[in-house]
Amino acid sequence: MTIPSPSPSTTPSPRVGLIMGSQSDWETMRHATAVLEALDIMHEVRIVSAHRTPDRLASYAKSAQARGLSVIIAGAGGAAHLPGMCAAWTALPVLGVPVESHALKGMDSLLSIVQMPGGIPVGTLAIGKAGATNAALLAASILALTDPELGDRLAAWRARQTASVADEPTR
Ligand code: RP5
Repeated sequence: MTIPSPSPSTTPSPRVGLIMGSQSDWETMRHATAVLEALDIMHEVRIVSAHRTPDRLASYAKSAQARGLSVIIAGAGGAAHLPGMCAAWTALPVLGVPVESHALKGMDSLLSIVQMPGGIPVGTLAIGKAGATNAALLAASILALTDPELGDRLAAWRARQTASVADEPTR
């Protein structure tokens, strides 16, 4: 008996691509994956460096939309050209996360990512963990525009966050 393979249209594929310039960025970018997992959003995680693996970046970004991705989150530090170069290769929304650098505490990363010349946008988040967390939440909001069930999960996530805030500080 032959078992039919699932048709490509019914095979779930990642909706968010999470890329980072280096293994050293993982400590920051893992906070994005934690949120994507909490919201049950299929995603993929890759190391893609704009300057060390430029061909990998080009093929990743150019194929992203055809592979079913809807949003790309790109984290990088220092002269952080990864989000901007990624956005140059794809029309998908690219959310940039400035990773905190040793030398300049992430100000270099932030300014590299946020100061895109007009014409190729990168949605830039905060430096570090907050930025990674919010990039995933923003990706969820974008996807929820066409996915009401995800919208419900996102609303529940936010309600839990609200409920977790005490009325008074512990003294
Ligand atoms: C960037 O250089 C990476 O995004 C990383 O934040 C920074 C340092 O990379 P490593 O020297 O730690 O590999 O490309």
